[in-house]
Amino acid sequence: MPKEQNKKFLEQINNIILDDTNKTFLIFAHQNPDGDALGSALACKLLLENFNKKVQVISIDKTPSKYKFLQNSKTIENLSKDNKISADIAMFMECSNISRSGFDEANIDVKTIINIDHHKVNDYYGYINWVDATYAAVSIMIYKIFKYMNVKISKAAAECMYTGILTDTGRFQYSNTTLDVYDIVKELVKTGVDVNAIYREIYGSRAKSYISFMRIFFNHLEFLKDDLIAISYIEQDEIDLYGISNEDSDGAVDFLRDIEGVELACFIKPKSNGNYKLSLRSKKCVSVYEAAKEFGGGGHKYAAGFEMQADSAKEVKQKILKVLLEQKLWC
Ligand SMILES: [Mn+2]
Repeated sequence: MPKEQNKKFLEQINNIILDDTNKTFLIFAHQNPDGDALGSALACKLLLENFNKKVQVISIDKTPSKYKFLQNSKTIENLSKDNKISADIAMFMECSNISRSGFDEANIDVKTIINIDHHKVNDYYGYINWVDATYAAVSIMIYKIFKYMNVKISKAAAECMYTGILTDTGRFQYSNTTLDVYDIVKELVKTGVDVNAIYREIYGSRAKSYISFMRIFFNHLEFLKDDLIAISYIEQDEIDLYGISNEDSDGAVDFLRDIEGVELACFIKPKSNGNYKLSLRSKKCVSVYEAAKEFGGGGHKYAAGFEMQADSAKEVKQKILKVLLEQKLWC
């Protein structure tokens, strides 16, 4: 996206924040929030508080324990779907549509919606729709607002944005890790961010239930098409038996992608709504986005996902394999 267009969005967001009649803000993360959704929401809260706004960060799901080190994570309000929420402004962090936040549009009473996302597929449901897939993380977009509005970045805000960038770039390893990312991270770390402590919080504190998950994950792991495809899954009864959390299976599909020679990775797990969630990853040649789109999902070229109805994860696996085995896996 051309830089001038980003300037237009920054100008509009700036004006809304500086408008004294906008006193109360809601910030929504998406369901099953990750480091970027939480980091961007909490950094945005700190930004708005500089302008004496009353800010509520709202999440339908509990904060995963690995992100509880973020100083203001305790202020996140876990509300249920039926809660009626009102404020002057609502901001949505990487939600492709309002229901991605887990909340019902009918229950949210605001004057204006600001939609900030870095995923390709987005319903443009806001008054401002700053959607730009060239950004590695929504946390970078929040950083841009800090810079545009000339707000000093505190260590607490820097930790939030650093967390979003760290996790969404796969610890600075994905192809979205541009020079610009390093420039921003340098500025954030300069505020005193303890990168080793954050690393230990996010990646260095595995739960026992995670180990139970990995046992099952390896048990179900299968390689196909000359080992170019790796696929695994978990069933609901296994989750119940070992007390496996959503958090435990986060990153499972990335683990499959990272196996030598694997070009296409797929992981399947049950969701609380009774559907199955399929996560797809690829390395160089395949666009998993195209496959996910066919099933009504979304994402990026190398990372995408969608939901499917079935009686078991095993059944989903058989269905998706028919599609995956048709893919051209080399280039
Ligand atoms: Mn993100």
